[in-house]
Amino acid sequence: MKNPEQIVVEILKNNKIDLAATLPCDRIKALLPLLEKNIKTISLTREENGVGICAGAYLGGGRPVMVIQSTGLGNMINALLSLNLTYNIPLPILASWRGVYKESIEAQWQFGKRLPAILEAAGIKFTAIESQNELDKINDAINNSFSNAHPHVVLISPSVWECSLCDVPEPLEIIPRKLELEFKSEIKKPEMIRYDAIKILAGIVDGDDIIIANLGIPSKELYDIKDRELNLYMLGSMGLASSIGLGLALIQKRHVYVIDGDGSLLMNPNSLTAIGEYNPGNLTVIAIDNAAYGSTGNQKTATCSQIDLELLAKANGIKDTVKVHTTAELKEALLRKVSFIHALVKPVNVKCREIPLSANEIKQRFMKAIR
Ligand SMILES: Cc1ncc(C[n+]2csc(CCOP(=O)(O)OP(=O)(O)O)c2C)c(N)n1
Repeated sequence: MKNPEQIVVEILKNNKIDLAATLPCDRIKALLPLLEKNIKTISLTREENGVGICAGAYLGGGRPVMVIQSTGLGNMINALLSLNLTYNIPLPILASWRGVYKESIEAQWQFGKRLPAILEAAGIKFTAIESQNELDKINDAINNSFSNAHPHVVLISPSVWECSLCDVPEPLEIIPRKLELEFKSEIKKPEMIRYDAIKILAGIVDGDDIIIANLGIPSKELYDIKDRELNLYMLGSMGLASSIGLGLALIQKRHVYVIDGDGSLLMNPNSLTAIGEYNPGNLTVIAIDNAAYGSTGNQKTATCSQIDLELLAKANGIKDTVKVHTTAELKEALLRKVSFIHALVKPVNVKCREIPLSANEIKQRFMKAIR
């Protein structure tokens, strides 16, 4: 008889799943290495980040899945609603359901027992699996997710894995390594505004390039400067612009430019961790740093006094970085396709009209253009 882990991996392969974004749970410790052997896997540092990466992979033509602990759904809920449910983006999620079946960790109880009601209230489809012979429900959940373009959570009880004879891998060995980082940074008085920076980007992209624009004013400014089908305007899911860009870059050959913001990057620095780790050569993050949450009234962020975003990128393993203060420096860095461009700008918003496209229209034309 097959181990349940093998059955799950076969189901995913039969459903042509080509990317798995994972974060561990003790109950799936035998599933994860088997998955990694069979399907391209991204190890996450926070589940919400996986929602962005998987959305990007789907928009680029992939069929991603997430494999996580059920508690991670608590970290994902805003992204699932403001990204997946808003743009109609599928995402099958296999969640190891903690807190209910033979659960000894008290911290799992409160979320675990309420989880079905939370998903129900959030309008997120789910299926519960209580035993190994119900595993083929995963097929239906994946079909349901991709055919109806929405997330579908499969809550898998720990009882499913109880009789498994799958090997659990030995811990990895730590590889000794050295890091020598010489970093000098000078933040000068900014000369550009965000609009100038976006104008430079819009001027250098060629027809095949992708631009992901952060939510709020950056999206409106890009729409105002140069609307194109391969512009993806974000309307919510703050913090996930660079994650969506990474998912796209991993699945597509085109160059992907992300217009991100200091507030958004500090909300989800995990996006930089994943970029540093998976390091696709076709991704450029332009961190437009106005030292403020510009879109909500220019309240100051931690880059105002404390954090250097270029150093943060380097700390996350992104080697190819640069700081720019002028449009000429920005243009040069963009033409060199530098991975992380820290662009210092004044906190000024240009008044632009609302984008007259629905989320679904933005997605449909983007996906049509990418084919
Ligand atoms: C989870 C969440 N918290 C807060 C907001 C409100 N909000 C929308 S845009 C934004 C500011 C983004 O700032 P930044 O990334 O620095 O970009 P900027 O607008 O300055 O270009 C905030 C706080 C939100 N949409 N989602």
